[in-house]
Amino acid sequence: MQEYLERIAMCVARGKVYKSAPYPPDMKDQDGADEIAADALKNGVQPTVLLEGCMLGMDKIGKEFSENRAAVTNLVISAAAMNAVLKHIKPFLESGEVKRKGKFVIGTVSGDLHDIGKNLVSMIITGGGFEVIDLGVDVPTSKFLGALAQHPGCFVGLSALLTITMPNMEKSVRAIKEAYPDTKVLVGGAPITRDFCTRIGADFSSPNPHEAVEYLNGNVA
Ligand code: B1M
Repeated sequence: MQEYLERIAMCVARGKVYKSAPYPPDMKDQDGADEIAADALKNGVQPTVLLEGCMLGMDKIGKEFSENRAAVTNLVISAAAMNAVLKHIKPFLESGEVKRKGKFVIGTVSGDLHDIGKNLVSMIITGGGFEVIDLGVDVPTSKFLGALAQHPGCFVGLSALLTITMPNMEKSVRAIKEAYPDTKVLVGGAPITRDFCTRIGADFSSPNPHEAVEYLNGNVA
């Protein structure tokens, strides 16, 4: 059991997706996250163990990224390895057999079509054990409010990459806080600062997704 957990964590942290993947070179011809997850489930390992392995792996690469010891490309490839595991445990997640820590609704704000960072954040938060409801890009306030009505008690994340869409982020955050004052709202994206976050009434902002997971973990009901 422990062995599978450690192997999954290592594949996710190093970005070893499947056996024939050439990256990372020192793990050439070794099983990747895909094969190890399949083998683990065949041998009766609980899906939660695999999910825990993903979390440990994403935690490691997330920390390295926040300390500038890993690049965005490392995050992307780690997320690919994590997705290879999630593909195997998806049926268990959907059946409710595996408990998630909470729900996280995310979207890029109205007028903004950038989604690379948002998708990365979504993957890392999924790897952190949360169910992510991704509303996509160019999300109007009404869609955020609709998602909140559908998923009571969820966390909400808004992403913006353009200075001209920052006012739309503010409008959405204020509307969310007015309708659902207890909702924890996270904001992010290259132009978003802690100061802006506070000014618009959001709860948390961070330039890297790893800190967002830490914030969510610290605020689970
Ligand atoms: Co655009 N673009 N773009 N663009 N684009 C920028 C953002 C820009 C800085 C480029 C520049 O001029 N140097 C500039 C914005 C300037 C400004 O407003 N100050 C810009 C512009 C002007 C535009 C257009 C207006 C260009 C035009 O048409 N004239 C246009 C706008 C379209 C629109 O949105 N309405 C436009 C279009 C595009 C493309 C479609 C071509 C493409 C987007 C493709 C896509 O996303 N599917 C694109 C791209 C790729 C970029 C750059 C090159 C890269 C953005 C990116 O994906 N970065 C960007 C310049 C740059 O950053 N070098 C640029 C990688 C990504 C991993 O980082 O999104 O910051 P990022 O996410 C990070 C963190 O910010 C954080 O976590 C991630 C990982 O660290 N994070 C969160 C993000 N969201 C978070 C949420 C959280 C927490 C953390 O909690 C909820």
